Amino acid sequence: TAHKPKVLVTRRLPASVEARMETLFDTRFNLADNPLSQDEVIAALADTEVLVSSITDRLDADFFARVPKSLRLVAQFGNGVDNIDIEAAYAAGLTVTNTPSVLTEDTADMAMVLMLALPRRLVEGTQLLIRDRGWEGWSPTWMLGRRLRGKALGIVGMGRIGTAVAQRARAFGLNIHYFSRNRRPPAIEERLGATYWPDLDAMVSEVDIVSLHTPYTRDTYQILGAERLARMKQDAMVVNVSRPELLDEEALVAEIENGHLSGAALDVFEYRSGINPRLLALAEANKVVLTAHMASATLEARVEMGETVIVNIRAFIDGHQPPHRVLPEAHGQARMAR
Ligand code: 8YV
Repeated sequence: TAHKPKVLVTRRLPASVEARMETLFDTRFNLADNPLSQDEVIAALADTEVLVSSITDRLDADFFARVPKSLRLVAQFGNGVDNIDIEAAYAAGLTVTNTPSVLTEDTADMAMVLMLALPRRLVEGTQLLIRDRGWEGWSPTWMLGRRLRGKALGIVGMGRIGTAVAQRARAFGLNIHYFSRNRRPPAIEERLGATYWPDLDAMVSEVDIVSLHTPYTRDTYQILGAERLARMKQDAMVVNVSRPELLDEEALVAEIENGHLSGAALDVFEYRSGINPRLLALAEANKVVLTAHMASATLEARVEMGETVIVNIRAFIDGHQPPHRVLPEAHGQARMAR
């Protein structure tokens, strides 16, 4: 295309993606790579047509009421769009796209890493060697963990990522259970060996591990709330590679502290006003494993996410339907809790 659209990118992207964007578009990057305030984004937009946003940008109704008329597309670098008020974006005449699929497998891998890390004492094993700078040696009762095989895994949200987790977990010998907005066809349930639960309360009280794989929308806020956490089996554990808002973190901490749950492995947790010190204390006591929102953080996924952003922008500018349009009806308006 002859027309080079003006594009603003709020965070730094892998070098190959930035280079390609610069050849295709009239691109500006936030070179400092710090999270921008709404005012800073609005000021930087000027006569920009495309905003490449990330999870650290809060694009709510107030934002869309203030954007310049030139803005036509918000191309989110990411799968989750809970930072964007989708309804307000479309009401302002904009289109929103995201980058699904390319991060599915890496995110599912991380769910397995976390699921194994706690019962097999991965972090603890490394830490004690670092601390002692030596090792007395093996004994038959040394560092006993718990077996994952044979346990029941309850997947909340059997979409792309949930399905990829089910495939992996089945290979690890877990029994797969799931709760989802949409029940999967019998052939897929059979292939995954997955049992569908129409009632989430019932499922959480029967499984050994609850793993969250649903987007954060107005319907899923604290879907694993205090009551459901209280219903979980003695010594069960929680895995979250989705969004912190899907669970009641205070209640989760309390249930681990009081010895009801064995622990939690979390890639996402509240950190905006500081990480909960009780959660960090549980991590220190090896009842919690924390990673820093890294589930999709492979170079390969980030490059493919960038390529997907580019594909969405080019289709849109050429007057075609972008392949990864996010529609308000399909998604359910994101709850703007931040
Ligand atoms: C990213 C994610 O870290 O895609 C998502 O929903 O949480 C991660 O892949 C982040 O969103 C990038 O904006």
